[in-house]
Amino acid sequence: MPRGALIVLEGLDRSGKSTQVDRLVAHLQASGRDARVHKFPDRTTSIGQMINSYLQSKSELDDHAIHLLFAANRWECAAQIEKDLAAGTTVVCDRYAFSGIAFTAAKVRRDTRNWGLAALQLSKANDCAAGLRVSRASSELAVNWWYSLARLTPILPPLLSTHATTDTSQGIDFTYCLTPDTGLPLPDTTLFLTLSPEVASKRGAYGEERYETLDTQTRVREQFALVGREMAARHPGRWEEVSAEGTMDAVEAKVWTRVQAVVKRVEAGGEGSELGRLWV
Ligand code: 2DT
Ligand code: MG
Repeated sequence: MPRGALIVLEGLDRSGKSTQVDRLVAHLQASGRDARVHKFPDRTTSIGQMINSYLQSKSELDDHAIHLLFAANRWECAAQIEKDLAAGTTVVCDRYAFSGIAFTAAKVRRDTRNWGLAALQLSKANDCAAGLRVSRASSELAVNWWYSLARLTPILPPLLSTHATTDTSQGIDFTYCLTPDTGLPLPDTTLFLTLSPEVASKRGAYGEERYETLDTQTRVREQFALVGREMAARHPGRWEEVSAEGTMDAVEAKVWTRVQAVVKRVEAGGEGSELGRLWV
């Protein structure tokens, strides 16, 4: 019996992924195939509950820690996915390791260098103020000016931090982001549903969860482009962009056409049809 195919749908929030996953499974079943959905994150496991609480801002976690939990959440499902594939079931994943990379790599950190510089300048100002108070060598005007600046000191850091958040340096290295998923079952194809973040945001208000802002989605979109490039280099032919701008029916037709071709290729067996390993 041929193995089942591993199909992944990826995309930004509001790209219509979950709808398309449901419609794809309906097509697969109507064509006489067994199909099963895995939604990531899988919030039903104990790791998934930690992720859920983080996404709902009920808990805070270090960026590395949550990244590894998302990967662990895939690893705890990997054996079941492989079992299903071996039994001939087509497995459709709603997000996979690629969301893991894109969402973490899109995180920004506050620019600590600016903070350091600001702190240095402020401490110098304080020193001067103290020095002037003691020596009374300068004019009253200069003394007053330094005193005013020194008294502003406590409110300056929050003001500076507003500027610091616009820094676009990456919080976590891209290679670090993809490493924990190395060795997971390699999808036979990943369809990346493309939709501009602006159009996505007009499809209805974003929910309450972390990451559901236009700013974050725009940065995630940029990282997904890098993921696509990485896939082209490491696993050519397994990453396809599908425009999600049209109607649900139009997108559904495009997705089904592509998936059918892949499923048939896997079912035919032959060279290159065995299950691969991600990034290996
Ligand atoms: P949903 O909106 O699809 O429930 O996703 N995410 C997801 C990550 O940051 N890393 C991951 O590995 C995965 C699978 C994307 C919830 C959010 O979790 C993000 C959106
Ligand atoms: Mg969401």
